[in-house]
Amino acid sequence: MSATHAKKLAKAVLGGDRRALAQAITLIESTRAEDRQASVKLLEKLAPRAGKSIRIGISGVPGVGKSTFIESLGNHLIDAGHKVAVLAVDPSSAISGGSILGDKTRMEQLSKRPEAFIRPSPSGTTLGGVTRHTRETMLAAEAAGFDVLLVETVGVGQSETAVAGMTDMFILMLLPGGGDELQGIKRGIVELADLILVNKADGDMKPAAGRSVTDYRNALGFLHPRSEHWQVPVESYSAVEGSGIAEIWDIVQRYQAALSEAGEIERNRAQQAKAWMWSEVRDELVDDLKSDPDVKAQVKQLEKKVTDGKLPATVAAQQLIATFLKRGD
Ligand SMILES: Nc1nc2c(ncn2[C@@H]2O[C@H](COP(=O)(O)OP(=O)(O)O)[C@@H](O)[C@H]2O)c(=O)[nH]1
Ligand SMILES: [Mg+2]
Repeated sequence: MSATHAKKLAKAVLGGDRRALAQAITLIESTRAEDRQASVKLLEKLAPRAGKSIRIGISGVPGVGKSTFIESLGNHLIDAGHKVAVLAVDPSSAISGGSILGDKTRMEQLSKRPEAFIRPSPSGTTLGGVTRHTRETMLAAEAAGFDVLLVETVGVGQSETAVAGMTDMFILMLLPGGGDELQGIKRGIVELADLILVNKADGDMKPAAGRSVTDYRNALGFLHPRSEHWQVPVESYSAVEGSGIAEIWDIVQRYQAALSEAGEIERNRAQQAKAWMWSEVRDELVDDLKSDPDVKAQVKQLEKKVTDGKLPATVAAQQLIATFLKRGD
């Protein structure tokens, strides 16, 4: 895509055109070098109009009810006049072929509403690739006027940390019963949470959900709080029944108010932006290095030496960097 085209596209996105937003995201996700340049141009145009949303990460093991929850929260918010974008960070979609497609059946109503925008993870990318694109996609969605961003991520470990690093609030969904180990939820992930929902508090599982709430409330007392201005609530919930969604949104708003007042949302975003800049520098440099012809000529051989244990990784890395830096000499 050319720079002129990118400019036109930016204008359409700023006008709130959803098809233009979808196109913009396709451009953002493109790995072609010329598209990358156009996408930088596009982001430059969009950035001044971004940032005016609340960014919420939603995590939990597959099947806990994230998509069901997003369906009811999204509809509730749209009824209240918001515009809601749902993005997925799912590195496993590279294998499964995009889980949010299946999720769309759980977000049936939401996906049909013009005030909603649902975007799956690009498949065939690593976690790094997904998160890189997700940050940019968030920016584009904000510029298009979406004021609530919901980022769904699977509970597999690293992706929560990545999502917590690009959102204002992190909601962790858990199943009733089972201890942390059973759910594959590490203590570090519980520590990231700003709100814990024990989902599926209905039918037979209701009593177990109540016990889990007590357990987690107790456990939280021993964890390091993420913010001194916020005590992490633990609530039971039933995404299927969907009642009480207004109360959940209330908690989100109280969180936003408490942290905004303390200047913490802004501080967090500033930190996140700085970290993003450096991760962008790393990614770009590595991409550049990998496409260097002299580096390319050496890579296979060096990789083999490293995998065979004949050369320490550090030494090989230094050689590649030295080759890269000598280009044009
Ligand atoms: N009983 C019950 N089932 C639920 C609830 N929320 C989701 N489910 C079911 O759990 C399954 C997985 O839900 P889904 O939203 O796709 O989970 P995700 O993988 O976390 O996105 C679906 O069959 C849902 O209908 C709930 O609150 N109660
Ligand atoms: Mg889902």
